[in-house]
Amino acid sequence: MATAYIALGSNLDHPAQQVRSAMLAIATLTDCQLIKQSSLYETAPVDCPEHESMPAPNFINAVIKVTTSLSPHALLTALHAIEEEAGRQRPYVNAPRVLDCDLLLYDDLVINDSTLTLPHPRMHQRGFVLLPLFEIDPHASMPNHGKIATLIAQQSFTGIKRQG
Ligand code: PH2
Ligand code: MG
Ligand code: MG
Repeated sequence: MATAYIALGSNLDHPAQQVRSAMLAIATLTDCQLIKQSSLYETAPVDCPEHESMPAPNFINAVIKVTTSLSPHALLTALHAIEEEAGRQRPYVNAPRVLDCDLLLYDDLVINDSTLTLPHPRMHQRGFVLLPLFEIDPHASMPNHGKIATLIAQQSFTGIKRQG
């Protein structure tokens, strides 16, 4: 059985509900058990372009921990199916989305292929991932980048509010 961490994000069409139903959808996947879920965080958009002079809306983000007998690629495929089911569209890069499910870590695997990069290539720089991950696992670390706690201490993150 492997342990994996998944980041959830939404900034379209009732984001908090989208993230909560994604947690439920992942919890009910065959061969995948939900072990922990972070609080929901309201976060300012990072690297999201303005669109027709409108700034991107704030996100709701969270991180969950699962155990699974699915392979990393099978888990990724299942996450993509959950995004599709939620109505995910991709009109332009980092467009507002109903649901984004990113596989962050899968045990201590390092993978770089055409469909999957592990650890997630930008997670070490993103407060909206690191802070909820630290909440559910303060001792977590990532291959090549070390402890999550150290990564948080080395950076300053703004625009992140933990909700209930
Ligand atoms: N996801 C992105 C780009 N920027 N910003 C926030 N606050 N939250 C996200 O989930 C997010 C983002 C690409 O997936
Ligand atoms: Mg993402
Ligand atoms: Mg994604």
